[in-house]
Amino acid sequence: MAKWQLGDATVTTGNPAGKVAVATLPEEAFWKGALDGNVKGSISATSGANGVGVDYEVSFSNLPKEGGPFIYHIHVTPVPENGNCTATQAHLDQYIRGEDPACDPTRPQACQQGDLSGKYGKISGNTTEPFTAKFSDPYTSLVEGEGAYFGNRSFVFHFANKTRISCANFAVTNPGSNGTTPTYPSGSGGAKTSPTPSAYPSIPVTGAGAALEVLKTLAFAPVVAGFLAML
Ligand SMILES: [Cu+2]
Repeated sequence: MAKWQLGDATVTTGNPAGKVAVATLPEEAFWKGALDGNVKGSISATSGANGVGVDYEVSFSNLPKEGGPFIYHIHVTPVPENGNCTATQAHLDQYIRGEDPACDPTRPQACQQGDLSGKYGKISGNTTEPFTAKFSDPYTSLVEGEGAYFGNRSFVFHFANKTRISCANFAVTNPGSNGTTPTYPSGSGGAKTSPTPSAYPSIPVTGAGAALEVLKTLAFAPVVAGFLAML
């Protein structure tokens, strides 16, 4: 199959504000060689500013002592129930660019979309842990149904020689659904939250000292509420 068959990757747009996809490596490694426990870490991704591209935050620790630099990619299919990382198939590569030649980070649009470490940096074997990175990738998508969408896919963490160490599925949190932090209108005069009495911790009253603490707390509470209202 010809390389770069479908040209450079295009920039994704319309990524839903507040949509988040997170994939966290499991307790057990897929690779059965000698490890002092599995690599720990996750990839967290959210829609880019104005819906353009996707912003990533990655963190990895407990890296193997040998076999770096380590690489990680978005793979096409999810990890099955049995945890088999081989079943995730190849990298997200909507444009059928293929593996060779290696991704040139100065031309990320010409890399496989899923080749995150190729585009934004491999993980050196002697890196200070945790290894963390933040980057914006214009070529992946959080718009369900698009080829560049990865919310229903997985990522694989590899040794430098591409051996698969561990893998995890992305799980998507849509804006406003359970589990997200509710957002409030910004700017002054908006519907700011004001703590209600029920929001204060209840204090067990066990004696005179405790009763005094309750009084102090009650006296202090309106001050806190007033302060919060000014934020
Ligand atoms: Cu991979």
